[in-house]
Amino acid sequence: MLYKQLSLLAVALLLSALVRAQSISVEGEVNTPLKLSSSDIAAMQQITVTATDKDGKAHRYTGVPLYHILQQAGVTLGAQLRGANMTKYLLVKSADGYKVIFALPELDSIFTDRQILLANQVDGQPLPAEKGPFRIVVPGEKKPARWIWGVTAMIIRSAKD
Ligand SMILES: Nc1nc2c(c(=O)[nH]1)N[C@H]1C(S)=C(S)[C@@H](COP(=O)(O)O)O[C@H]1N2
Ligand SMILES: [Mo]
Repeated sequence: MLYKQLSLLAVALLLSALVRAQSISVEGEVNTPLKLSSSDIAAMQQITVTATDKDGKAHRYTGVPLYHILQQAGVTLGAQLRGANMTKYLLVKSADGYKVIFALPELDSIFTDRQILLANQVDGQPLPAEKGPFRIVVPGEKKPARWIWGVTAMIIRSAKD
């Protein structure tokens, strides 16, 4: 029946729109929670770093420094990163359930020159579909276990002893 075919088509279109509209949430102990779409991220300042992948090959990765994203969310960085704020960390989650953490000083330009990226390009091309659309890249890290792909959320928490 035509009606049934049309409604199936409508459902298929809706599902494909939802898949494309995936965004990254920035939440937890932040001043301004964010929901970043791909176009929000594309509008931020991009940088390119050289980093060595699991096969030992150097590649050029392009994306946004995590520092800039956390600044936009009003995370306690810079002069505010002292005292009790020193126990805060960033938890990054993926669609496949994988999770990694970074201590805030690892992400703060006052503490380090290393720029950890939310990358969406490698060697000038979009990341391969199974490793994208956004992947954390940690230059200088000898084992890429924190290079989490399929990033869905970035959450600021405090370690409780
Ligand atoms: N989402 C997600 N990211 C992930 C992983 C994972 O299981 N899920 N594995 C990590 C580990 S342990 C390694 S060593 C690298 C491997 O990256 P590669 O497959 O591009 O070599 O990805 C990291 N990123
Ligand atoms: Mo790994």
